[in-house]
Amino acid sequence: MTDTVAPAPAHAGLADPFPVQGMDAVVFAVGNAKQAAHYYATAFGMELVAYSGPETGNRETASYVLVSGEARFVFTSVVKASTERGRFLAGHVAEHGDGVTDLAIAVPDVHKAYAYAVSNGAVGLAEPHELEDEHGTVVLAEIATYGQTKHTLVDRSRYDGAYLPGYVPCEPRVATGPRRFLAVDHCVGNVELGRMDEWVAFYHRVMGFTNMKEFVGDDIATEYSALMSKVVADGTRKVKFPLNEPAIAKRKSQIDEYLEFYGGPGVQHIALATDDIVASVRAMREAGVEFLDTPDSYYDTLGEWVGETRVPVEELRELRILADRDEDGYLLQIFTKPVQDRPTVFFEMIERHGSQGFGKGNFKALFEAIEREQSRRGNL
Ligand code: TYF
Ligand code: FE
Repeated sequence: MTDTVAPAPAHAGLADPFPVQGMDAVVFAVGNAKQAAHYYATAFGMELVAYSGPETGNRETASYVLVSGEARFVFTSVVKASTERGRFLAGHVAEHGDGVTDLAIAVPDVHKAYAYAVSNGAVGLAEPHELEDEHGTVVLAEIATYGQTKHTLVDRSRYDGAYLPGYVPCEPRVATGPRRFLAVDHCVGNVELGRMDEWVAFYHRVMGFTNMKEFVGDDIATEYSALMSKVVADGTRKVKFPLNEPAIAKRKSQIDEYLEFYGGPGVQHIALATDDIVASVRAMREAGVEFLDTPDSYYDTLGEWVGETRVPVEELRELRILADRDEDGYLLQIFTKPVQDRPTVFFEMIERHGSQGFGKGNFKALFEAIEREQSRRGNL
């Protein structure tokens, strides 16, 4: 782990050329959105708020919108594969399995953001357009990013409906229990070997994002992690996108495993911010969510270097929660196993106390835990 000097952005000293307000939504294409919605309600404590499907006049797809605090997830699946949307989604699920199609970003001015991105080389997938119903107007545009993933740019400041025109509000169908997270903390992408710096440059150029200092370089990659990682974020650090690529090592990288089973680059994990990771993890474990295990030896020495944390080490040990400290404070984090049959997308729960890092003190323990799972799957 080395500190890096963030390259001066092209707009240094000028106003942010691509202001963002935060994540608008994480959109998943899945094989069965009805059942996915049930899992995220019961296991992740999310609240179902909107729906679009045959009953609302949508003959092609079914979409369920769930929220937890500021975080919004949308799960979409095919209803009729012989329609245009249906064909695209069916192909996406066949190729990638359940996965993220869209990291939608809230921006104050979609026209300006889209024009800036496209004039800096982004591939436009949908020009700025308005959707309207009795609740107001939403402005949307879409640009492509790694693999088949896209960024929809969203301005819903003149809209007070449940999600988007075409969706109806709905009553939660199952009890969700206590809230388990408050917001999306960061969204991580896996890209091909040797392409990480191109994607870092893409976010610099197209969105004016800059590097955060934490990264995994060659030093760690060859030692144990078999991956390289850099983090880009908007000026306010509300939207944070780490990017991983496999490193050449003796064994198959966890990133290679992802790329092989996802069928190319895509979203690897979504980190969810909580203010009570102990309650979150207890409730999620009780509902059947599987987390990575951490050896007891990790907890035997944890107290010596991490110092005082809100949660006693013995409780961290019981729940297999990791802790890390840097000059700004500390964080508590834990990672789920992949949440579908393919060894692809997983989640992180994170409770921050000052630290704005990503848990670099845990990379060794974490990557070893991931590799144990990889080995159990016969992919190491
Ligand atoms: O987002 C991060 O950077 C941390 C650490 O395959 C991490 O959560 C990095 C790579 C990876 C799993 C976790
Ligand atoms: Fe993370």
